[in-house]
Amino acid sequence: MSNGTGQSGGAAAARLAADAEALAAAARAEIESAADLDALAKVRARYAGKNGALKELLKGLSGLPKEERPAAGAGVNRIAAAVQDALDARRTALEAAGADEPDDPSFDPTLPGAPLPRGSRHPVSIVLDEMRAIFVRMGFDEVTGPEVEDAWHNFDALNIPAGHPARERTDQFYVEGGRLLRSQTSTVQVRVMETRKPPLRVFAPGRVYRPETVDARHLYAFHQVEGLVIDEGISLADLKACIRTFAESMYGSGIATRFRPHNFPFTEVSAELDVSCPACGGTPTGRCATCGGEGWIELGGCGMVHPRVLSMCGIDPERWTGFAFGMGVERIAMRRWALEDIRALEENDVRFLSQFA
Ligand code: 2U9
Repeated sequence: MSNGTGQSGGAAAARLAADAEALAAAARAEIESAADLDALAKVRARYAGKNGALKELLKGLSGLPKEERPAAGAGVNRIAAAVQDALDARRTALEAAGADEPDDPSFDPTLPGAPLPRGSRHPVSIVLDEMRAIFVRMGFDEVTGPEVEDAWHNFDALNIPAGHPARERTDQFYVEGGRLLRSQTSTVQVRVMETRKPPLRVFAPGRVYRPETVDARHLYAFHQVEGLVIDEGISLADLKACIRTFAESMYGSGIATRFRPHNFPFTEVSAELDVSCPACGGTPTGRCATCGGEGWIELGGCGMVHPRVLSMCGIDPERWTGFAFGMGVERIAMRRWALEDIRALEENDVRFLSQFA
């Protein structure tokens, strides 16, 4: 019977309320004493689970007079919510204390793990490492230097004076203070000459920057390997022997080298440097994808270090002579794998890169 207050008035309803209170007290005690998440999961199942004690209690509502059910039901629900809150709070506390997740019976620690995809070296790194190994074997020291340079190391010391077209604002990536992203790794050899005494035999691998319009054959950032040898009595014959040894190590002893006269500000004499096509052996039949039917491919440039460069870097050109060379790493990689578009080397598309595993 309703007492008109909205609270359960009948004896059955009062008993239900008392049972609910007792249940909540018991649940709270067990929740508080659950030592880990496993134990808490069991308490949760016993009280708040699908067939738990609270659900059981709700079934008792059907035995109440109809008008008492809503109020009694609300009371049981309130207690169920309080138990739920206590369960959640304990879970948070146990998790914060670093308790383990309850064991997942579907987890089998003896099964082999899912295979991780295996990475591969970048083709530019592969070529760079091969070049490194060859030059180290030939007695060269590897040297590195900053990518942001001053005009002295990038131009003046290399006999590229103020007003030279290579110094135009549109031909370089200038930054604040007249500094720039280096356009060649020769800056590193200049630094070596300034700080070390000859004899010198160094190679400088690294990234260089030039404002090129990017297309299938040009990037605005690419890699070079440059070399520098300075000693007493160094001649053009030493340069040619060095380049031949390098080319034979890189492409095999059947390779031929060719030097075409050229002009660089920092070398005198200067030459562009070709090797016979490693794909068609220099005797192209029809169209060779690697050399385009030329029989030769360009590897880089070289020359005898300009005496003015030596003296600007504090080395006496009367006593010392030297040679230098430069090669583009991406170009070498393109020929190695007959790549048609240099941009593939900087897009980092794993479908391309995974082929080099
Ligand atoms: C010093 C003096 C001279 C380095 C040289 C070249 C010729 C050359 C190009 C090859 C392809 C650049 O990557 S590329 O575009 N390089 O042709 N480089 S001689 O001469 C030096 C270096 C340092 C002190």
